[in-house]
Amino acid sequence: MRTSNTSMAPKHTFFFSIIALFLSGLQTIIFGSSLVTPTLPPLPILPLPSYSQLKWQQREIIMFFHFGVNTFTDSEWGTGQENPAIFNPTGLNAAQWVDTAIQAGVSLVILTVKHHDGFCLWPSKYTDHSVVGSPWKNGHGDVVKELVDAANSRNVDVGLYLSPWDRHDPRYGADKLYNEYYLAQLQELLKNYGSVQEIWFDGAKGANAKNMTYYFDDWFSMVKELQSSINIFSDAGPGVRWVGNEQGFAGSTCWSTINQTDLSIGNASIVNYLNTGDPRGTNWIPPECDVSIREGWFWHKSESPKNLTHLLHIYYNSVGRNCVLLLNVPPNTTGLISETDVHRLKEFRAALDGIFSTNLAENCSVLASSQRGGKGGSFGPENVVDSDHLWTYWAPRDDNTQHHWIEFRPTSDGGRLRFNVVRIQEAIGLGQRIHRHEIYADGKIIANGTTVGHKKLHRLENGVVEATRVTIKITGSRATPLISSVGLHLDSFWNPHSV
Ligand code: FUL
Repeated sequence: MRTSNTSMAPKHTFFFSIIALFLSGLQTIIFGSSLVTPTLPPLPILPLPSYSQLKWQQREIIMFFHFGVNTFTDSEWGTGQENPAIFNPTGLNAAQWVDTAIQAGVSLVILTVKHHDGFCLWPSKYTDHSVVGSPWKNGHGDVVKELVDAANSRNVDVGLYLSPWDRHDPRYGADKLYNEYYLAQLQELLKNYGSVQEIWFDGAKGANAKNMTYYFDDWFSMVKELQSSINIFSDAGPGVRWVGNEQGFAGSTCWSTINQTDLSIGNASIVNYLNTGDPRGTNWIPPECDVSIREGWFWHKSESPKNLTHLLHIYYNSVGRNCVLLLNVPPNTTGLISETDVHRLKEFRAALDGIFSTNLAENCSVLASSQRGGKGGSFGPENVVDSDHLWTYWAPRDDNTQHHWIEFRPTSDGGRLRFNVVRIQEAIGLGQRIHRHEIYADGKIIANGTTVGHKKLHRLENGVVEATRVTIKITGSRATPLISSVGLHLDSFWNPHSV
């Protein structure tokens, strides 16, 4: 029973007044005599990313390794009839794969532990269609373990691709039996190989494949139970969604938000929706752009890696459009990443470092249309040129109904800015907001766009611009825009006239 003790009230009031007086005194000591309290951060706009999604987004580029019996049969989709004896990568060195990833600036690698042919790269106790039946290490090898060990010792994270479509296993087509088999393998993989940061559920299935209902809800629940920080990839998320094509291109409008109820796995009619996302979406499921460095996903002697120009084009259209780029680099029949691919990746990394390591905006004074809490607080425009690209940001005042703008002027007398790339980043930890923006050089418009998200890169259509004043205007936003970083860069590989 609740009782009220009114007779105690005056005593309590006196006690609380003393505490309040003490606290305000303390505040005066800490923040000066004018009783200034720090400006509070703005409210988020839902939906928000999870901690694991934020971590994934900041990786920007991750790497895929397609490897299996197809590597030895020169094919893309195995039939399921392959003899495990053909799998014999005599020089396999997973450390070389991981070192290649590190040199490319990658911190997460994903291996196809079972592709559509059903051949397992680890000694699964639920099938004999695996490395156990191969001459590699006399049937005692385990590619998953080799990769995990190499990655762990180098501080690189691991992801796994386990194909739902299985052309080998006779249980495929029998709903209950195959789902049991698939779940058994998921448990083997997620219990025995340490921490797994991403799992890939591929929606692909051949036109004449048997009917099969996958128990996705059971699979996803089991995955989350076994690996708390994992991101689940599929056409429909729930952690990461497919971008809708295999060219590595996101939509020029690209929201991390989408309505999960409108998504389903293996549904060709939603590719455009996946490509752009949805500003009214109630789920945060950002897109991942999967593309291969070569034409095929698996290694083929006749193929060679895409040239640097092509890789940069992919980067601008994926990472530069609010996505993570999942770049496939297939190990060859020896069990190594080919030297040509290693070399191309080094060029790619060097090019990205060359373009983005210098930010001309850092040597500018930064002005803005308004600032949350007024000058001197923690939400000033100077935050867009510091090294934190997530949690320090420029926030205009909420009550400012005009267009918001931020402007850069070189600090050196007579200084001119020479650039052909503009980078804008939103503080996505508080939601994705911007849906329209424009960029001006000395008052003349040089680019415009829609969404920004984690990172928007404008490679200027007319090439290099010289200016003494660069202004970014936010002309449409779901809520007060919050900008965490801006860059003005010179890309010496960009020649708009050669495209
Ligand atoms: C597709 C598969 O059919 C390809 O073989 C490849 O694995 C690609 C990443 O996904 O759906």
